[in-house]
Amino acid sequence: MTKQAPLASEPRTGGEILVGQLVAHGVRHVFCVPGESYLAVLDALVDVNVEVTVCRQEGGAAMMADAHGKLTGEPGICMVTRGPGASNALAGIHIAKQDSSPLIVFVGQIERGMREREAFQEMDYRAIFGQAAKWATEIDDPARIPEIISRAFHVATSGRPGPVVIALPEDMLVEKAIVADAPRYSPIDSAPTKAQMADLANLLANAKSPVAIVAGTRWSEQAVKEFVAFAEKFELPVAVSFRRQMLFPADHRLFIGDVGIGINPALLKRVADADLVLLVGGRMSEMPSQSYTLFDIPVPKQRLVHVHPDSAELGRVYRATVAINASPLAFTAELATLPTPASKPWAANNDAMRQSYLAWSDPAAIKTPGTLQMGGVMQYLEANLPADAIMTNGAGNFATWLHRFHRFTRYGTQLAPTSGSMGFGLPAAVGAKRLWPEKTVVCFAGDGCFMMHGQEFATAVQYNLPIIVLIIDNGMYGTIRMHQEKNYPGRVSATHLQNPDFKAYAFAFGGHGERVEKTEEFGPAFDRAVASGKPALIHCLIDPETITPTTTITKLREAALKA
Ligand SMILES: Cc1ncc(C[n+]2csc(CCOP(=O)(O)OP(=O)(O)O)c2C)c(N)n1
Ligand SMILES: [Mg+2]
Repeated sequence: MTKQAPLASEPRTGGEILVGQLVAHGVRHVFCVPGESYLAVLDALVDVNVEVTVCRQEGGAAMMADAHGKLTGEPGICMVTRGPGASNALAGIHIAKQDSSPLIVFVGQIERGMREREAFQEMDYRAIFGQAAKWATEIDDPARIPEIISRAFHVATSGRPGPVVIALPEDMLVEKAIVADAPRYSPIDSAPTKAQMADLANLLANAKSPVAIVAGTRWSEQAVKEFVAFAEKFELPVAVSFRRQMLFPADHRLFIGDVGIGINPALLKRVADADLVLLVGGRMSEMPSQSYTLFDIPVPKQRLVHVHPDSAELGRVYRATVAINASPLAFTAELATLPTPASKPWAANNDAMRQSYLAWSDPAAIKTPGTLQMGGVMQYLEANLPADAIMTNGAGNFATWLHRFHRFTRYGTQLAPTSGSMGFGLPAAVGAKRLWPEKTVVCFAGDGCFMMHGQEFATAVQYNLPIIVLIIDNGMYGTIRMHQEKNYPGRVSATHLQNPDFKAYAFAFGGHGERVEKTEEFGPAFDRAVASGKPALIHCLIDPETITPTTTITKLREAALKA
């Protein structure tokens, strides 16, 4: 039963004030698992035009909200209950922190008067999330809700975006106050100076083999467009950082691949041999930097222009020749002001690197053991998916198929945790489909990865979200088995998995299921999954020997035993 949401000029409960702020800041979606600790907020949500998605586990809810933040640049909103709910949500909070995505997590809290007694499910949120989140706080006075929520939106989206955790004492949420709503937030930005842009132009004018690496968040479709135009003007080869493929179109002649796990050796050499690196938006952390070996620390031998929205990241690990404190949005907006270069001596070598990328990312060239060839699956998807299909994944060797062989060509088509968090793919797909029901959303999951948040398939069914999930089943935690075979050959420990029949699982939940054991079965199964109009699981059984696109368990073991 809905009633009119109360006006800001009337006495409102803490719950009503809070929901009033969400509306004021433009929130349209909330992802939650309910708890008796924040009933007043749940009640206030009844009267406003906000879509509430009730989830099956708080980690999944936080990941759905994180996906929302990644796709829109606006904070995803998650609500969870105290203690156990907050603990589960940490999985998603960690992703938002490492991935620099805007997220606000509201947590129910015990009554103010019971604090410090270790009351039922009591937690000190400032202490526990103080390091995990960008900011963790608690609201004691309903009259201060507009101030604190306004700050939360700014903290989550400004500088390097990240997660904010806000605890809400239960009795505070039912106390009344008269307080005005805050106006809608607007992220804080800083732009490059004229002198910095002149330095960049000068470095480019004197470079012999420059390369650009695009990374991080605070991009947009427009920012990518502006960066493409800049790359064209300078004939600058562009790579993307680990799991940031959507930041430059893979079908562009200047795109040369991703600097991540399992990097194309030719690309690694190209970046290592560059005399100028333009790093936009990223931190060049452990994965893209090849465990901090790609650039010397603290002073890289390449000249480095580092653009980052958080000044604390500039000079944190790498001393840049020119450090520019700006978001990719603000930086790309200035790129058109750079003068046309007199010469581009590197341009003649660009095609060789592009050809290397094309060969590296050609699934037709890959042959693996067994009757189901993932190369064939990728060929089918590349030929049949719409360009704006959103691709999601968690963590595991299976993700290589997506990241190496899928040609991401549009901004807003990738949800991939740089934090390497298993289980992210399914909730991310649910979050994306809830936001944009008209888009095709495909999740890549391993047999291990899927089961981490597999219960959210019920959420997809509940909200009628026809996502398509590929479960790439090798009967093991394959990534860890790969490391075992390399380091402790033949000594398999805690990596074998006995899996359910995922087709039956899909039908039991009210979705559509398929089982694929041969390459030629995949296309028709995928088409039936789409035609079903239901959330679908495609159980792809691959040969357990197929541990990566290019090697087998046996080969890894033999090589390790010889070493
Ligand atoms: C939440 C979480 N737990 C554990 C790990 C460590 N880990 C990384 S990959 C992996 C195995 C993934 O297995 P699966 O999803 O089946 O993919 P596969 O490697 O077999 O393709 C594990 C356990 C992790 N990254 N995240
Ligand atoms: Mg597996």
